[in-house]
Amino acid sequence: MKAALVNPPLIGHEKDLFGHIPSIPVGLLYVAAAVRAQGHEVDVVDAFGAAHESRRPWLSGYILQGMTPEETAAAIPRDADLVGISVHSGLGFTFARQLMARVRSLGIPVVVGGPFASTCPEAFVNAGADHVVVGEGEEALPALLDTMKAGRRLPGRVIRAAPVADPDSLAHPAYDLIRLEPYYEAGRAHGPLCGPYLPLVTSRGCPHSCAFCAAPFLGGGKWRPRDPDKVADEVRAMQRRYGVQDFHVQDDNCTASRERAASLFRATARLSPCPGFCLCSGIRSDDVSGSLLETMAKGGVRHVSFSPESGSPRVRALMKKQVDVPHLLDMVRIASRLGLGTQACFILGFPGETGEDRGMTRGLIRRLVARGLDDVSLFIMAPVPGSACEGTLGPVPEYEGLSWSPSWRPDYPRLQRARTSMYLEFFLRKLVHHPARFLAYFARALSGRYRNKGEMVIGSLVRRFAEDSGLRSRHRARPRPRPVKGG
Ligand code: B12
Ligand code: SF4
Repeated sequence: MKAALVNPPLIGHEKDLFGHIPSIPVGLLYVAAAVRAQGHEVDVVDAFGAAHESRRPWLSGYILQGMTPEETAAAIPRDADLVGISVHSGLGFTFARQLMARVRSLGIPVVVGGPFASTCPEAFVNAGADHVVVGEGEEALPALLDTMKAGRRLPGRVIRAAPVADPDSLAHPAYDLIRLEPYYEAGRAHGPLCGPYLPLVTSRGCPHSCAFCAAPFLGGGKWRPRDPDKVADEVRAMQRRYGVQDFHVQDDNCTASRERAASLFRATARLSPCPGFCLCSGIRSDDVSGSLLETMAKGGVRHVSFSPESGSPRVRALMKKQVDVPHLLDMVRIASRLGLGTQACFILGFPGETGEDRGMTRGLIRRLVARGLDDVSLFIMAPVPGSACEGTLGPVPEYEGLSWSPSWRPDYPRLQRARTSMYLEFFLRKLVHHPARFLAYFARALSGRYRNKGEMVIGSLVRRFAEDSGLRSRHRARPRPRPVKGG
């Protein structure tokens, strides 16, 4: 059987500075590798990579970067027996609906999967999907293809996949099925962009249950760590095959166990050359210690993102997020002293948050900057399906509105003003406390060798302005991966 798997284009709110981040579709490529390992044929249609230089208005107030549904449908091999579409967030809903209609008119059945589709499968069934896989697709999709091949009775429309028991048993993501260059040329990524990189997933799931997050639902509430030596083997294989030395760790919770994190980064410290790791999906400061941070730095970690989410203990309790603030301040100070890039993420507008609570968040950011924090990210709460917050802010006008810039919220203008003033104060305080670092931050933003998302946003804005005003060509070459000899 032949499956064509679609990675959608990048869709973001036109006003969202952090939303337009292309990402190598590691989840879809895990599924592609599993389909191939089961003996089926697989093609990946990368609707971002195939047209990443094309940015067009999408719906009202969004931008689509890559191929439209019509162009994507035209790129699907006509001999495919099944088309699979990955939907990461609500931003991809209308794209998927329109693509499904076109694919079905070709007589090819469609299966949808991915984090967003998993949290509201009925919406995709109603939109025309033949099947929706809820959860991890590495076992479910090959099984569906086997069933089709054998002509057996197909499962129901919603296929609930049990979490993969042993993530080490999976084939490595099939990066060979897409062109990686568009992701490097885009100049934006989930983590610091110092050259060619690959995503890395060292564990699945998360044992916590923060109210705004769908990860506990998606991972089945169970944390499944990989064997540190197997992760190191994967990194070595990727270094050799793709010549990549930077890895963006995309786990929900990479440091859920201090012991496992220590063995993981002791294993990577033995690799030569020692790769760089960026823990860009956020870790809990309570999960790390000074000595673990040292081990991590020796094992190649260059950047850590902490997620205190709010400066107000009352709001953190509502969020079900425990944070020992003195410990967080200490971890930022130590990470900074070890030369690690640091970021802290906060959520504004959690249901029940008051102006006074936001003042406490502002206060915590000040204290973090004084300890050497490099970067801050401020998101506005969206009640995503699959999280405990789903439905708490009343009806959402469209699934696309479920990003961290939910402009449909009646209090959005107020929250947006608070967000802008917090960013400005962050920069001002950085200038006062760390003038040399402040200048380096802007120098890196302009040079395109970003060490954090703030630099990336500033750099992208300057680049876009230069391109729009004709001061810079849109097609300038960026660093490309070079295979290392002997791989
Ligand atoms: C890393 C990450 C990002 C990165 C990289 C995204 C990427 N494309 O890889 C960045 C920073 C860019 C990002 C952005 C956003 N993200 Co995000 N992200 C994550 C995170 C932490 C991990 C995703 C990951 O790599 N997992 C590891 C891989 C192996 O798993 P996977 O991708 O889920 O794939 C598996 C299954 O989904 C399935 N599968 C996937 N595709 C397919 C296709 C088929 C056909 C099948 C059968 C199965 C299948 O099988 C895969 C292998 O097991 C998740 C949390 C989570 N647990 O999902 C949030 C998460 C998915 N993100 C979320 C959100 C809201 C966003 C944003 C909207 C936030 C924003 N900025 O406004 C944007 C949207 C970007 C966009 N334009 O779509 C939410 C979605 C919740 C929801 N119900 O909608 C999550 C769940 C976090 C949360 N808060 O709850 N994100
Ligand atoms: S926010 Fe982080 S710690 Fe909390 S449930 Fe989600 S992945 Fe786990």
